[in-house]
Amino acid sequence: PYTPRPEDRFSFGLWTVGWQGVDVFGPASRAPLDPIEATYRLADLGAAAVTFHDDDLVPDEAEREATLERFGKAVADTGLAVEMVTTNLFGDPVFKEGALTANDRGVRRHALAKVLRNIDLAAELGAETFVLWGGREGAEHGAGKNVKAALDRYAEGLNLLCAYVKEQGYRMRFAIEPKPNEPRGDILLPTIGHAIAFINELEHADMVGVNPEVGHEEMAGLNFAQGITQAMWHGKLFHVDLNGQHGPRFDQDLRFGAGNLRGAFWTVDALLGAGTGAAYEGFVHFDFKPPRAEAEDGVWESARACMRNYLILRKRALAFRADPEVATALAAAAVPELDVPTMAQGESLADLRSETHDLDRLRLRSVGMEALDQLAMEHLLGVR
Ligand code: 3MF
Ligand code: MG
Ligand code: MG
Ligand code: MG
Repeated sequence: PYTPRPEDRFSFGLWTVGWQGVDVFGPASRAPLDPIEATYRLADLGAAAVTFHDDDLVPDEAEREATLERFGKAVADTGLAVEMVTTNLFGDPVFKEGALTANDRGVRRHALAKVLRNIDLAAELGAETFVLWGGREGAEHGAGKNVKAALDRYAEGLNLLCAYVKEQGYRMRFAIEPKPNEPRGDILLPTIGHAIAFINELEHADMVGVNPEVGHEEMAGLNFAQGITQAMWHGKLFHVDLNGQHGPRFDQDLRFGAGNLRGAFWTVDALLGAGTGAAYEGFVHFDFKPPRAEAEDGVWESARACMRNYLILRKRALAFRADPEVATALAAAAVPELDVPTMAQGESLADLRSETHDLDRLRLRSVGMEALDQLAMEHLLGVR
């Protein structure tokens, strides 16, 4: 029952399994992995799609044609989709002070050109989502970055990219990936909320949504399930990066389910539509890093486990929602009552203001949250 099927729509970034373990304190602990081999391997494990940064797939420009040909064959052989493409605007030191929001205008123009080129490749491969993670868009200092001007330039960049996609007639939407910090001390558009507010100022706001990542929100101490539910409420959850994180600390990129397990349970519940009544219909995309301590066997074990944990949690979340005792506990906690508008149709504020409430009863009322949450816990722990 926990074997991935194509209809589960699992997707992996080629940079995830391809991460060699380079970190701030040490060099690579694993040999390079050929992205095309990784594609075949992910298909064997049960993935339905892959995603990549331009530089993951084509690290060597001289080999571009040959690599794309081999990749095209891998995709055709395996039937995998290329559902999302993204541009690396953070690795090359040219982007050390920002890409689309660098103070240096030449860097901004180079960054835009790099994205445009990759959009053409994305369209050619049939990707319908283009992610933008601005890891270097930010600062460590105060006066060194004019935030207003940086947001103006960020918006200018997005406006140009949207106009280009429309002009080319590509079927493609953009998803901004928020992150609070790392590698920059303070990154622009640090959370889902900041990103959505920014998107609403764009010329083609309908073409731009978010790609939230579990670890990024949790690094800021935020609740991921609530964050993506709000994104869905705005119609902005275009894509998702699932992984694991242990609270506010460095970006861990654990396999999905590791770290905050309860958070993962509510994340799956939210994706299934518990919060908004409408399920997320996009690809279930994993953006994790096999721990640096693992050898190649651990790389594939962690990839397999991302999907397996998702399927286990999906089964648990569905069982929780289908449990008649849970329905009773939800009613006891007055959860369905929140769907009732606070004012009835045609009612006046005078009606509302003249009403009296038994405040002592309300102060002392039972809210039933612990009983409800314990049922969730027991479903999660597999004892119900
Ligand atoms: C960094 C990330 C990125 C983005 C990617 C866009 C390297 O914390 O999460 O992964 O996900 O650049 O998809
Ligand atoms: Mg990340
Ligand atoms: Mg992360
Ligand atoms: Mg990510």
